[in-house]
Amino acid sequence: MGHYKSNLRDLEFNLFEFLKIQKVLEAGKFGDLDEETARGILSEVKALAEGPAAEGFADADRNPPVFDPETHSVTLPEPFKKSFRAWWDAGYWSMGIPEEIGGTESPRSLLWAVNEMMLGAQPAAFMYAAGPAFAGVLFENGTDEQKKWAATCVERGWGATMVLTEPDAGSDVGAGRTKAIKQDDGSWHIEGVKRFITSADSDDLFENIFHLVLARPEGAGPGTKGLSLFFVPKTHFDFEKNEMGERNGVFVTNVEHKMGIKASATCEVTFGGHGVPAQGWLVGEVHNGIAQMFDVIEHARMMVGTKAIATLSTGYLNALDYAKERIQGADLTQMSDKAAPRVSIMHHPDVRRSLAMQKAYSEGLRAVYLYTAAHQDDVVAEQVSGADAELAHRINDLLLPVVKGCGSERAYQYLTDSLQTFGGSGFLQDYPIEQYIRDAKIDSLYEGTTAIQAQDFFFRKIARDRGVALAHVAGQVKKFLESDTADQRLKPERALLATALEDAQTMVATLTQFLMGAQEQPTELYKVGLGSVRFLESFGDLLIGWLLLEHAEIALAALDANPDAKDKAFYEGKVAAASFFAKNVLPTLTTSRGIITDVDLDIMELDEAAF
Ligand code: ST9
Ligand code: FAD
Repeated sequence: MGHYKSNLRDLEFNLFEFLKIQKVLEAGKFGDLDEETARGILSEVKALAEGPAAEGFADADRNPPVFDPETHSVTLPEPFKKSFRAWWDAGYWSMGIPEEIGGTESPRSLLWAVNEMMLGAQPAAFMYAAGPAFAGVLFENGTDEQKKWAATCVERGWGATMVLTEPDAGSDVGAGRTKAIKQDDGSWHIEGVKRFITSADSDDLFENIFHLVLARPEGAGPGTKGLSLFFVPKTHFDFEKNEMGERNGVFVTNVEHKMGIKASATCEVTFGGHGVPAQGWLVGEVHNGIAQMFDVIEHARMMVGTKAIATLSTGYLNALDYAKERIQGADLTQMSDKAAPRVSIMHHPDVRRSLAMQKAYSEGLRAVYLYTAAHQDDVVAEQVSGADAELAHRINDLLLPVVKGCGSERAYQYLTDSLQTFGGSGFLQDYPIEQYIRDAKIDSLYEGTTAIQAQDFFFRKIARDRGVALAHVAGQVKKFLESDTADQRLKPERALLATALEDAQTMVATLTQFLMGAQEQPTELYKVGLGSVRFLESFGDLLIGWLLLEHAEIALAALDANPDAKDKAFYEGKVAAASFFAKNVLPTLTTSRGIITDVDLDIMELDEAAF
């Protein structure tokens, strides 16, 4: 048994008992894909993720990629490459990319359930396999000719990168200085140094790599709107003759030494600095780079949040197994009897408290990302929340920073609880948790830090959207609260959810007031900045509390129908997690509401020297 423990039962519960995607499958929207096939895919992926795809996980951490500055190349550890190939050869990368370039249609919720398992087992391998998904973005945004290139990228199995960051342009992508110079033949020469580029070289995994690069055409304006998107292959390719050509002038010039996710090569990439021009082609022949790049970023933010959540889930399940086996101390009720039998640590209230929190966040965050994914398909969204296509798109936009921001912050926070469950052993490399924590820390940093997610959430996804998507989601929570058929056994938890909804709504109203107030007094905006991460996390907790209670209601009905012993335990666990979360987390929203309401500018006015 490898390090990775999946939670297939909970994935199936979400897909078939809560979201009920089988109804959409039966209607034929996704061709021949039916419930049985979907379940078959999930169990195959479970076997792959827990088996061959997870091998090499610790080895690649201890023996990370090696950079050769002479050849500008990266060597990856052999066991990791084997795991990558196990995943790649299974072909799941084809799910969700356009059919025209070799993709297979499937509901996004099923796709992300599949992805969760691989992201928990071997996240770096999943990232190296981004080529087909990035080719999908090239296909959607490219000219007719570039659409054919996209098909070739998939057919020949090329790797891909997203290239935004520079030493002085991280969160502030618009500060990028990499230049694009137009050539007479219509192509462009890219000049500059990019930093922190994932998978920019990958040993012999791929015949070629295509970089999707943001650069500023000479004479273009400042900021993100002056950036354009370029297709820059590592090695030239004659798309007419289907032949590899000369090496292009884009070279990896360093690989970073990192805290975690070491198998994933994080590269400095120099364009046009080695006597060979870095030739690129403008995507879609339009100067709309940041919007096009956001098509990539949206996939990547969903990926990062799901990766974090997947890691928390396997961290929790590893901790749970340990807690059932580790014998230490006597039951608390027998603490004064020194001869009392020793018990497993699972008996100790504090261990149970910690495990319950890990379970509630793992399952609650899974529910959040799958609910989000459900809004990435019009027909599934219509069924799940009654949203039409346009609204579904806005709801997905609203929820992405929650998946990414809350997923990554809570995963890191509660993985330390998973480690704590192991006592001192958790600190050792004998167990995977310390690596999980190091590997998961990146999730709150890349693809936009949590501060950036929180600003995106409030300014763009709520204020600029005029609260439309937010009102729909809040309406769904209300509908649940007001349902005539509500299970009375969850009455106290519903009351807690009702208060949490009111708290979250007050937080939005308060932040909106600050925003309006900024028209008169610009420093009012600092109050939004001071409260935005707290608000994002509170909203995430509200969603988790709500979805867990929706799940609990289904579970109670299933329990009434006398399920078998295994299902009985599963459903009882669903009810318990929902109730625990409602009682232990939802009340904290009232405190957050108070803190946001009373926020002042003291720390903004404080002299730097006083920090
Ligand atoms: C990185 C990569 O960190 C790390 C991991 C790599 C993994 C690679 C593998 C991934 C695999 C994925 C596979 C998935 C598989 C799935 C299969 C499916 C088929 N939404 O607010 P403004 C646009 S990479 C959409 O004025 P500023 C919009 O066009 C580095 N669009 O921003 C807007 O114009 P308008 C990641 C958005 O002040 C324009 O931007 N780096 C959104 O100019 C300007 O907007 C970062 O993420 C949005 N949410 O710039 C940078 N927001 O308003 C983080 C903006 O007219 N920094 N646009 O519509 C930010 O995000 C900043 O807020 C900023 C600010 C750069 C946007
Ligand atoms: P900074 O932007 O300097 O941020 C520093 C701190 O200031 C953070 O806490 C941040 O939240 C805060 N801050 C900054 N601006 C604001 C603001 N306006 N409001 C509030 N707080 C703010 N990039 C790519 O283009 N492609 C990749 O493939 C890629 N892969 C990566 C892989 C790894 C392992 C790493 C570490 C990074 C990767 N990145 C990649 C870059 C990554 O996206 C950036 O590191 C990230 O966007 C943050 O930028 P920064 O590191 O410059 O931090």
